[in-house]
Amino acid sequence: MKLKGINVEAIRKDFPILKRKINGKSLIYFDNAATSQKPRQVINAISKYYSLYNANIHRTIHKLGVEATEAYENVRDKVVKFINAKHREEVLFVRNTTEAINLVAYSWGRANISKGDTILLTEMEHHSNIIPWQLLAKEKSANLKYIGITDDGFLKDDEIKEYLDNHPKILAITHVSNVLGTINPIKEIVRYAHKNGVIVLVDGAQSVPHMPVNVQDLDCDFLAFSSHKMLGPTGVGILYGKRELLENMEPFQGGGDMIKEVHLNYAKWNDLPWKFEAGTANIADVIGFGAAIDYLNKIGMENVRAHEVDLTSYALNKMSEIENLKIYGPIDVNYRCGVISFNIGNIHPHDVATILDSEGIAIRSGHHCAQPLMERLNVPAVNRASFYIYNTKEEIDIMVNVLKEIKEVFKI
Ligand code: 7TS
Repeated sequence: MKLKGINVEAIRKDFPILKRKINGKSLIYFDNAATSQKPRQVINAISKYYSLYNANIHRTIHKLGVEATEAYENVRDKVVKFINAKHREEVLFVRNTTEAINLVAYSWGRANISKGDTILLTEMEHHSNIIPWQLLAKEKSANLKYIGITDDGFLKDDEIKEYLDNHPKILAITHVSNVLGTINPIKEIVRYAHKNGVIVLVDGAQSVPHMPVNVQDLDCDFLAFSSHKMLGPTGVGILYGKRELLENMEPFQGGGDMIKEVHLNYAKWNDLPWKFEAGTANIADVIGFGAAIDYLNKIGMENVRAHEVDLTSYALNKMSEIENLKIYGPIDVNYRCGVISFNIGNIHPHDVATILDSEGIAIRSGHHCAQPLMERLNVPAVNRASFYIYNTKEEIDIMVNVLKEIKEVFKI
C-alpha cells in the first residue's frame, strides 16, 4: 500500500482510534477537515509531560519548570521552521484559528480600521473569518466587501483585482476552502494586494495541515491555523505575523506573562512573542503539537499532499460515476485539496451522513460554518468527505458503494 512515499499501512498502526469498530464495522474516518485523529506519538508526548515534568513555564528556576519551558519554546522553533518564518518572535501560540483571527481583528483592526474603511473578504470564508470582521466593521462603521465565486468554485479574478484596486485596508482570505476544497492563488493575490498597500491575513486552517506552506514565499502578513486539524491536540493554534506589524500592535489580552513591569497605574509590555501570550499557556497541548509537527515532517508535507491528490482524484472519479450526485468545487485536483462536498439528488445530507454512520463511515453534513457560501451555492447543506494521511482507496470504495445503495433506496 506504499503510495508516493507514504506508507499508509505503517501510519495506520500509529493511530489507536482506527482500531475502533462503529456499529460492528471498521471505522472509516472521513471528517478530517473538522479535526484529524491523533497518533500515539502525540498522545504519549502529552502524557509524558504530565507524568514527568509538569510545571508552569517562564517563571521558575526549578528543574521541572526549566524542562517545561524548554519543551514549550522548542515547539515554537519547530513551527518557525515548519512555515519558514523569518523570526521566532513572529510565531504566537493561541487557542485555535478562530482566536488567531480575532486577535488580528482586535489588536490590528482597532488601531488601523476607521469609519468608511473597507475590509475585504471572500464568499468562501469560514464563519471564523467573517464574524470577527463583522464585529469590527460594526464598531468602526467600516464596510465589508466580499470577492465572489464562479460556478466552478474559484474566486472571481476580475473582482479580486477590482476590489484590491479600491484600496481596502485588509484582505482576510482562506488559503483552502473547507467546503469547496479550492486552493486559492495566495502568492499572486498577496503580490497584487501589496502593490495596493493592502495587508493580507491568510486563514491557513485547511492548507497548513495538507501541503507545504512557506510564509516568506507567500509573503502574507498574517497566517492563522489550528493544531487539531494536523494531528495535534485541540486548544492550540498559531498566529504568524510579520514582526514589524506585531511590534506595532497593542496586546490582545492582559495578565501574567505578557508584561515586563507592572505599576499601580501603568505597565510595560513583554517582548514578542510573549506580549500576546497572556496567562498560563496550554503547555501540554503545545508540547503535543510539537510531536505532531515531528510526525508530519517525518512523512514530508510534499508526500502528504501527493497522497491526498491521489485519493482525491480517485474519489472524484468514482463519485462522478454516480448519477445525480453533485460535487461542489473545482474538478481539477491541481486546484483543490482532499475535501469533497456533495449532494445526492434532494436527499437531505443528514440522512446521507446517518446512513454512512451506520456503516462506520464518518463524514460531516450541514452548513460547515460557511452559511454565506451555502447561500451562494443555493443549498441549505452539503455532505463532506475529507481525507488525510491514514485514508485509503479501499475506504473510498466502501463509501462509494454505500452512496450507490443510498441512491437506490431513495429511488433518486
Ligand atoms: N477556517 C477554516 C477554513 C476552517 O475550516 C475552520 C474550521 C476554521 C477556520 C476554524 O478553526 P478552529 O480550529 O478555530 O475551529 N473548520 C471546520 C470544519 O470545516 N468543520 O469543522 C470545523
